[in-house]
Amino acid sequence: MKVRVNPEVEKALQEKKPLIALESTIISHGMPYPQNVETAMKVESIIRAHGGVPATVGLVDGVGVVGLTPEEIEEMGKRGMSIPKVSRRDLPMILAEKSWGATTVATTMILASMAGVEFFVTGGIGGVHRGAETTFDVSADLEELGRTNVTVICAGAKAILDLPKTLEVLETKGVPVLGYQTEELPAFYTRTSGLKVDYAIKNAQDAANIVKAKRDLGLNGGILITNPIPEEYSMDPKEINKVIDEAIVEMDEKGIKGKQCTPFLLAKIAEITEGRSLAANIQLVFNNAAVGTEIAKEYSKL
Ligand code: PSU
Ligand code: MN
Repeated sequence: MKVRVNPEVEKALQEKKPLIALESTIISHGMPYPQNVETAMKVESIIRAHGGVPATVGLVDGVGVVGLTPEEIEEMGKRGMSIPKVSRRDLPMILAEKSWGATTVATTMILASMAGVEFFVTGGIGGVHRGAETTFDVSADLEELGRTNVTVICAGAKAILDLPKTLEVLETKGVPVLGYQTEELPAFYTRTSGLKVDYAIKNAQDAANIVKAKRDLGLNGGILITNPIPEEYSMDPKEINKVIDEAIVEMDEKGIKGKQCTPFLLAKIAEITEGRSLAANIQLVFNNAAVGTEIAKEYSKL
């Protein structure tokens, strides 16, 4: 195998147990230390409590790893932004240099599919950035969803992105966008966006049936399952949108571009909201881990 798989993951693959991939950029670039490591470890324990096997994905000394050890997760979190954020285009250089790397949604999908892991839980995906009509800044996550056979469970995409354009690109790439018990695309910190998903699913079984149908047809590409943040942790849309606008103005003033955008905005939003956005972010990932594992469990019965 081209990737390193830990013994627990190997056993789960053989026994066809529900496996859930997790990304490492959310640890190194998405949250501050030590909350990032605490969250990563808690997410793994939630997956186990629901009867699944977690596999946090990352690059260690130039090797793609599906199932980082707790020590490796700690290292990802501690080194934080000094670890390179690795998307599809960065992979060859990281492998050649034999360095560490944090995997984005795109790269986590690539390594998970190499290991044979179908499901991947995260917070939010990358998408079409606001102003993309001039900057062309469209996350490689969308391209990957169009071609790699992994189902991604997330809380939608943040309003730091242009959500209508993000849905358009997903449609072009042939990615089904499902809403877990909702008709509306959730916007990460909030349950609503004013936009519709392609299909509302009632339960985990519905989701598993759709994944199975796509795989049985041999239709390549991902499936996006969007799961709204629980009501009690959701933020006021007016407030959060104002904060996001403020953070984007500062990003533009500072001339921050490309792969630095998302980490900068996440940190800025957490700063302005005095940690409330971070608390919401952590809770929605926990919720996605529970729902994602239930879906993987249903799928493993099919
Ligand atoms: N959204 C979040 N937290 C994150 C990211 C997105 O709420 O940590 C990360 C993910 O790893 C995602 C990446 O794949 O940012 C997208 O970055 P870019 O737009 O540069 O492709
Ligand atoms: Mn980009």
